[in-house]
Amino acid sequence: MADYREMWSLLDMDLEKHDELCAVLPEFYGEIYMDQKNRPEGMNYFNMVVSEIHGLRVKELNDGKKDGKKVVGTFCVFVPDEIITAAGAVSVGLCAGSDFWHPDGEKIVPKNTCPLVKAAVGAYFGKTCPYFQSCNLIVGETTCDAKKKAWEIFSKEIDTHVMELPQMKREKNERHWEEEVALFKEKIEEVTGHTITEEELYERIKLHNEKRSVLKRLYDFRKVDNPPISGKDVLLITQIAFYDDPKRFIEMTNKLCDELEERVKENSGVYEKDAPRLLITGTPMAIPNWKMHHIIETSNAAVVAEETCTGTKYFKNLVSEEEKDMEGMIKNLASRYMKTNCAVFTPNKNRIDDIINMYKEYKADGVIYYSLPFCTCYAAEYMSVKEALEKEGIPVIMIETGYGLEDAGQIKTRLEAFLEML
Ligand code: BJ8
Repeated sequence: MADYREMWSLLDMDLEKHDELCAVLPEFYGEIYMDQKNRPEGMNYFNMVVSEIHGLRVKELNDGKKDGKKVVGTFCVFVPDEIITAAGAVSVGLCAGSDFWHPDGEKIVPKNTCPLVKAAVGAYFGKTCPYFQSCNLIVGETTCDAKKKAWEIFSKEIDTHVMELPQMKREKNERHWEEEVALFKEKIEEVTGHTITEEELYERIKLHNEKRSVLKRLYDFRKVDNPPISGKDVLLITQIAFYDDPKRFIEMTNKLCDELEERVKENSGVYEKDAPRLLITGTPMAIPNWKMHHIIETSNAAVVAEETCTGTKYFKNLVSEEEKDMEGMIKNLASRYMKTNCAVFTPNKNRIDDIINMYKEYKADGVIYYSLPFCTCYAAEYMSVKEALEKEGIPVIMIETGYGLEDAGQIKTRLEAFLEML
């Protein structure tokens, strides 16, 4: 990797602490990713992105800032990227997936806060993440309690906009969300100093739909009997989608998909024959949280899909391209995003339908209900999901685990017992 110390220092980062992070990541990634058998060539681009994770892309963001481009950090798939990019700003997903950031996070939020929020707070206040340090604005949402309180903490240090996400999906809640999307557009225009035109927004709606479509193309390859790509690799690609340049991401993912198409024709897969196929549902897995996938795929099983925000929730449903006027487009954006079935909603029956449909579509043999500790909404929703899956005769197991590897052996044992039952 090139030397980015000057850039990091200009970003006011804690260089010494950041060096510790940079020292462990390559080995960690190498162990988890580089030993996989028969990996597609197209993964080389994504390997490069990871090796440059705090370098090249951060440099691009900061070069853009010199030309007046703003950087907007987000934490939830409810925040419409289309509006950010239509104003000429760059959107970066800031959820953090390593316990490296927990000690700094625990200085500010209670120890028993969900690992994702604790890591994000630690990454920002410990000054060890160049993405946080590059942001002009961060955007929060009223989803879970941990996040809501985190925005108050962030807002003391950085311009923070909070979108008020309703907790139900009635007609009046839909209208309210439309207003929130319109307010968000105003905020982005204020921060960028740019009034978004109808043409700009329409172009970006098409671009982000294209990004969703390429991800759908990628995930569809996992439905075949002998998947040509591992779940671990697809998870990585989806995590990268949150901060890579959208046009380049579309191009490189399409290129990989062309290769996967050939592999399917040649029946060239990555798993052992008859490896049990698992669907994961639950809380998001922010980069570099690859723990669950790694445990599963080193236990001779395959992860064939994720009903999570770092899975299908990120790209499911396109924004309608029918309307080209501002009001119509805002309505269409709001309506697409409101279709996301997050556990913060009540009731949330559509999520259960999604899980059952995906189980069938991806020809899964069992479901892993994954939850980060202290995530009450996802943990509590397990009861209704379990009941519904059992009615359908779908085997399910809940695994609640954080970012640390101390419980990996125990999880493997439980998983192996589950796999034997399938
Ligand atoms: S749409 S899942 S990205 S809110 S894991 S911080 S819920 S305590 S991340 Fe999420 Fe948006 Fe919903 Fe998706 Fe809270 Fe739970 Fe932590 Fe979570």
